[in-house]
Amino acid sequence: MRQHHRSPRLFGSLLLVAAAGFSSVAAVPGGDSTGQEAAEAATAATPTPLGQVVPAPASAVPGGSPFEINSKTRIRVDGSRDAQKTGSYLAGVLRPSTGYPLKVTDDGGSDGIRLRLNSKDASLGNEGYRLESKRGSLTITARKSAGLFYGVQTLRQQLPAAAEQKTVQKGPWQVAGGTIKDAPRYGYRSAMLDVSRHFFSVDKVKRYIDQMSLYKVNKLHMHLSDDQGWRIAIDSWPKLATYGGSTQVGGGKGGYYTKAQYKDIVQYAASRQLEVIPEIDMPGHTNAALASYAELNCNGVAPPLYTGTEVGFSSLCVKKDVTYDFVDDVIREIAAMTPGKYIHIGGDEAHSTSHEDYVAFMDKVQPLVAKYGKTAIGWHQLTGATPAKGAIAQYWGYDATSAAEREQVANAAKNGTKLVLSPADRSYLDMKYDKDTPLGLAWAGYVSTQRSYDWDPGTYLKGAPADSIEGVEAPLWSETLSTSAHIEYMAFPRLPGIAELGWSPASTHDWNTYKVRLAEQGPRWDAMGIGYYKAPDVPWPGK
Ligand code: TNX
Repeated sequence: MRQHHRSPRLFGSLLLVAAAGFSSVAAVPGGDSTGQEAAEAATAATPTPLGQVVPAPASAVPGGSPFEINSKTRIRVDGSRDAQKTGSYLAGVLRPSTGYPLKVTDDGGSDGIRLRLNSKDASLGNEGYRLESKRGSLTITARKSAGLFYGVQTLRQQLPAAAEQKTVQKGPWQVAGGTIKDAPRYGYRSAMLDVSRHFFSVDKVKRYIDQMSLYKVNKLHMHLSDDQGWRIAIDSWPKLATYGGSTQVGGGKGGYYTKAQYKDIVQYAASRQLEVIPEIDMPGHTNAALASYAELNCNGVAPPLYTGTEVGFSSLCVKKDVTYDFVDDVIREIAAMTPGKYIHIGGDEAHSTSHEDYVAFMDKVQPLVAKYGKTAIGWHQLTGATPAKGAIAQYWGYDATSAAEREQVANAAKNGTKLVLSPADRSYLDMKYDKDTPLGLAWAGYVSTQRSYDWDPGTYLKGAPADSIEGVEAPLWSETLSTSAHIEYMAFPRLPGIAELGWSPASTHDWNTYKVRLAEQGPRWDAMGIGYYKAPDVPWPGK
């Protein structure tokens, strides 16, 4: 898909041509409106310029007449189950706002919205799609279901924001004419939710999954255990959840996912093309486990549950055999609920584990991940031990991270360890935007919307080969966050920027054009009920 990159300037002028062309063909409802009403209707009816979406597509060539959804429009799917499902999903989004029946059918026909999995274009890969919009039909083709789903996300953003409302709105429902061809820069585009510091119910997790999937995020990393809470039922060690999960930061009642609930999250994520990456943080960040089972402690004494926010005081007992029985059981049970490839084993801030013990621990635990058929991911401290072949290190350093530490990570990358980048002063969604942000932390500094977007994963970590970068993640730590409103205020508008860094070609990277596309998401979030932060560096419509 690289051959479709074009310069942002060319892209911009194509969009202008598109916008100018369409205002003249915009439908004017009724016959006898005044000139001013007609002008307003024409403005309202001007479709979003083709390609004016987040993340920016690899290529968009506007041209021709717009496509319009009307009361007779069908969603025509090919015979495949994946296309059926994606068609029903799209109908579910558009029926409430348009009020149209939008029947999903596989009875052939070349008009309406067409979802097809028959693309022969190998350059689309597993996640790419082609969207062709013209008078009478809008066709999305892909090779795999993820591509169809992403094409549908693009289609949503090409429609007026009112399409996202839950009650019937006035059209017209036009999509600018032309062709988008799109595929991601990176295959690893992740968002993390810390459900340990504060517990989030299944419904809240699903709500966030829906939101991240709007921006083609394809991994949900769940931070399932930490000092303050163990959030997943493990049959062979039941007190982890029932006792270790019984509180949270500040002393609330906490909670945990039963296996059925966890599987429900995994399945829901899969329906939005997200792979769940479970994290059990070890050997540090383990007070909830240590409190649940005395034998996991070197001194055999269980500490009390912990509801504060300090880090670095807990460690599994590296020298005891029972520790590895415990880790084996936990990884086995979690692997059995994980269709995805990865298990995250944490490994950060093990300040009360000696270096020697840390290395020994990782040498024993990484093979357990492999034993259950999974690939290990660790926070980048793993590069200070011996990363297993194929393991991924997740870099969470920031501007103040020492040159030596960066070099250690870059050297591991040169030696074949792949990297996921989540620099704390760029992609940590729990960092305050500025000094007035009521939620969040500031240990890595303030992270404005522009700052979180304005970096290049390909060149960010000096010395790390570009092809060692698997992708990016936006972590959301929850020491200060306990509701969906909190999540949304911190994630929006920054999460879409990290998603764009993961998806869009580097050639589209430009804050000045990005902020305009981002601003257009505001009315969509309003329609969806997402309570975002009206960041002052973004030109929100009507501001
Ligand atoms: C650092 S990032 C941590 C977390 C905290 C977070 C708060 C990482 C691997 N460790 O334990 O929650 O900062 O921003």
